[in-house]
Parts: sequence; structure tokens; C-alpha cells
Amino acid sequence: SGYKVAVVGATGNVGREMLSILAERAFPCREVVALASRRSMGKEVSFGDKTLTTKALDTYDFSDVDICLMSAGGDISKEWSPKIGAAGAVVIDNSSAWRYDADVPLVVPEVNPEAVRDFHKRNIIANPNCSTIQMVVALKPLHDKANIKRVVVSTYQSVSGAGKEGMDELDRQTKALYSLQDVEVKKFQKRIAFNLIPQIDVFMEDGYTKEEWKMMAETKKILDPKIKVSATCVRVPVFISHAESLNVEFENPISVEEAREVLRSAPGVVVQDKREAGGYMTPHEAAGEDATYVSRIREDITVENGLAFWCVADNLRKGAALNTVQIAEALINRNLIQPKG
Ligand code: 11C
Repeated sequence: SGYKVAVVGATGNVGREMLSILAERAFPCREVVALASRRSMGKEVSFGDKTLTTKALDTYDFSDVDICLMSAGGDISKEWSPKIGAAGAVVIDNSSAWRYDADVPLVVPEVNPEAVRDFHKRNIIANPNCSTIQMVVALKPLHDKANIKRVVVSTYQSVSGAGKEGMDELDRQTKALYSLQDVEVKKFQKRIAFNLIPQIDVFMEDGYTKEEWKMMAETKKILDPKIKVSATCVRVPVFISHAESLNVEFENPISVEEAREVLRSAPGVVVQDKREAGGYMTPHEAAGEDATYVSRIREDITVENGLAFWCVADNLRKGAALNTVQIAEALINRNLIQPKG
């Protein structure tokens, strides 16, 4: 007994992480199937101590699947999520295809778990962008305490956010530089090894990039439409975990001590903040962890009620796979879905 879970995009960075998180958390499943494009069909992936052979998405019969975790990109999701949803499985989708649809809940379980109730409109729930997830996990307890008016955020995003190709590019370029060979630029817009790139996703008309726009639009949908967000998203030569520097302006006064207090007791947050050398979290240390880490909490001395802080999380786990599995758990804990088998 238990749920039948399909993982679509099982051979990707996030798909593999979904399978290991399902196994780690002993998700109540009677069966797990790994699906991917025809190109990846037959590849083997790990599920706990088992090995699954990937099956093709386009010929798979979803009629006895309860939950489908999708991480196969926006185009595949646009085509397949409605079909899978119509076949009776609840789709929890990690792409940006459905996030801004009024009939699709956009959920971070620590922030707006009650929104899962509306999943039945399309049988789809959207998982937010990785840089939004860790930011709203940290902002939620502060918003409840002192009402956020405005956020200025700069991100330091790892190459794994751009998939395996992004990780391969940093690896390849670094090796090429050390062996004095030509550096080939394929995945990113410029060289990423020993460099920074202030562009993630395409440019919008107003000069912000799509990644920056997502952080703004998603924060409004998940947390509060009144919060203003200005983001600058930067790719950095780090393999796993995104970091963010935030300046937050509040309606009401909030001291550093009060902020520490509410963050310490907030779900999903770990405060690691000693005002001494090394007393903060870094991306390398957050890789493989589940929490959103908050460090460097201090007063923003340029506004009346302001705080500045640093936040770090594993973009493949809390930023993607873990959040998706937690959404499935939120559905189950609320008795909103029953296993078909
Ligand atoms: C990155 N945040 O780091 C992006 C990847 O909307 O799900 C995820 C894009 C998305 O490149």
C-alpha cells in the first residue's frame, strides 16, 4: 500500500535528488517509477539502495499513478502536466510553466501550505524558483513579525541551477584554464570559471532578467502581493547552493535580536550567525543540507526599519527537489489525496 509516485526528468540534477529525498524521508510509496525523454530511456538511476531503469515519458500509462514529480523543463511540462493531471495524478511541477497561472497553487510548505487545497483545479501544483524558495522561507517569519514593505536582494547562484550542463561547463573551463587550453563558452553567456555573470535567464523589456522578475512575481504570489522586490541575479562559479544578500525594509520596528528570535523558531530556518571570523554559512557547507541558513543579521542603517542579512540553501534540495516532496507530504498530511492502490 501507499502512493505510486512517478518522477519525470529522473536523470537530471533535480530528478536524481527527488529520488534520493523520497528514499531518505521514507515517503509512503508503494512504487516509484523513473521517467525521462526517449533520449535518456534505459539509463539507470538510484532510489535508496535500489536501481531503477528509466522509462519513456511519452508512452507511459499514468492511470494508476497518484503523484507525479516533474522536473523536465517548461516545454515538457506545458505539454505533459495537463495530460498527466487529466489522467488522475497530481502533478507537482518544478518548472516555471504553471507558476503564474491563477488556477495553480505556488507553494512553499513553510510559508503557504494551506494553498495546496486548490490543487484540484488543474491537478497541478507549482514549485517556485530556487532563489525564491530560500528567500521566502527566511522572509515569512520576519513579515509576520513586522510587515515587510520592500526587499532588495542580490543572488550568488551556483551553476547546478542551470542543470548538469552548467556543472559540466564550470568543470571543463576550470580544467582548461589549469592546463592552458582554450576555454569554450557553451551554456552560459560568458566564461563562468574564475568569473561572475550578472545574467540568469533572458532579458525583459524593463532591463531586469527573467530570473529577477520571477523572484518578484513569485514572492508576491506566495507571501504577499504588497511586498516590493528588486533583485539582481548573478551566476557564480560554485557547484551547489545559492546564496543571497538581502536588505529588507519593514512597516514596523524590528530589532536584530527580535529577528534572530523569530528566525530561530521558524520552520526550515537555521540561524548561523556569530559576529566573528567564519561565523556564517557558505554555499559549500550548505550543499546536501535541507535548511535555509541565515547569517550576518544586522541593522540596515540606511532606512528607518531595516535589516540586512545573508541566506544560503542547497538549490537542488530546498530550492527544488525537497520542496517538491514537502508539497506532496502537505497534500497527504491534509488527507487531500488517497492512494489508488
Ligand atoms: C538557475 N534558478 O539557477 C535557475 C534555475 O525557474 O525553475 C531554475 C529556473 C526555474 O539557473
